[in-house]
Order: sequence, then C-alpha cells, then structure tokens
Amino acid sequence: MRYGWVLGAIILVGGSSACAESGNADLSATQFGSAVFGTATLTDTPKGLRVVVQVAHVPPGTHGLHIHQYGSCGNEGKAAGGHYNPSGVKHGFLPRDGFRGAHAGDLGNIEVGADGTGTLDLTLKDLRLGGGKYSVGGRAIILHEKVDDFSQPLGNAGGRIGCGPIVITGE
Ligand SMILES: [Cu+2]
Repeated sequence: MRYGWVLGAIILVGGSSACAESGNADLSATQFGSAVFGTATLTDTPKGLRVVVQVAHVPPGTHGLHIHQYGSCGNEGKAAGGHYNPSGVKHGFLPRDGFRGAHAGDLGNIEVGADGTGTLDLTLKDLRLGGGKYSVGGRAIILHEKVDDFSQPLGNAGGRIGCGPIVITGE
C-alpha cells in the first residue's frame, strides 16, 4: 500500500516536469507600411520562463517590451489589452521588482542598435508558459514606440509598434 503511494508520487513529479513547455511569438508591425519584425522564443526552465526576443527594422533606441493580456494584435495592437497584471499591482520591472512591485508582463526594455536590430534575453522566475499562477501562453508580446521609464501607471512607452501572440508549440 505504502509502496503504491510512493510510486504515485514519482509519477506525479514526472508528470509536472513533462509540463515544461516551449513556445514562440512572431512579432509583426501593427501599422500599415511599417517593417517592424521580430521573433520571440519562450521556454519553461527550472529557473523560470526564459524569453528571448529578437527584433529588426525598429527605430534605434530603447523600446518598452511587455506581455499584454490578450493574444490579439488588431487595432494597432490595442486589442492586446493592458499589461498582463493578474495581481492588480503597480507598474515596474519584473526582474527587479518582483510580482509585488511589477506587473507579471513587465519585461522592461529592449535596446535597438543603429542597424535596427535588438535582442533581449530574460529568465523570469515563477512565470510560466502554461499553468501556474502566472502563465503567459495565449497572451501577446508588445513592442512599444518609446522607452518604458517605469513611471506610473504604464511606463509612458507610447504606441504599440510591434505585436505577436504567444503560441505554445511543444514540450
Ligand atoms: Cu506594453
């Protein structure tokens, strides 16, 4: 009997690790005539959700990058709704401020060089692609026109120039 419980526990642990998922988001321009383009890969790791974003054809400078509530990019990105903020907390920078001081979607900024390309590589503790308290699958990554200055309420990052729905693609 006791042996059966142990076996069950092993199966449960194995099952939860098999839930480590991977996904991506293809970012495209929200405005007609814009060539903004990007890809994001998302992977559940033991340390958290790893998000690697690469963008191209973006005006040089620092641009806010967030996960927004809904996986829809219509109406110049506005259909994605507000920042993903399941805990109803203030705006911040998730790696620095944690879930109490930042929206779960507050990824900060991406630096774009003179050639119009930029890369961001973050691992976000307790954020997950699927399942858990803070899951981002089915939401959207938004690239903003301006820098996220971390001011309230939303970081003052301006319009949404790129958008990509987060799709879970495999384990
Ligand atoms: Cu945003």
